[in-house]
Amino acid sequence: MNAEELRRMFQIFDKNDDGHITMNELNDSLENMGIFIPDLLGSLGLKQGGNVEDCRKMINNVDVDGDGRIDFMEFKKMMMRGVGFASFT
Ligand SMILES: [Ca+2]
Ligand SMILES: [Ca+2]
Repeated sequence: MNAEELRRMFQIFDKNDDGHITMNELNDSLENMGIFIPDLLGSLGLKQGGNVEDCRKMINNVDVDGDGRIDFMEFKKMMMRGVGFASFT
């Protein structure tokens, strides 16, 4: 996955386009994605439909600056870990 693809993916998650993915945005996006690519959620350690607690854990895992949201750098890190993303492009 190249930088442009990452950016595009980030924009899918960042619904209000403010440069941060919040827990609610993550939760919504994962729900939508689970419909099309259920394997993706498994690769990130989530169940289909996810839940708020899962999203919180996911954010905590990559939230370097501890503001409870995911910025682009943190998102990149998360994607590097999510092996299933290869099949998404
Ligand atoms: Ca946002
Ligand atoms: Ca952060």
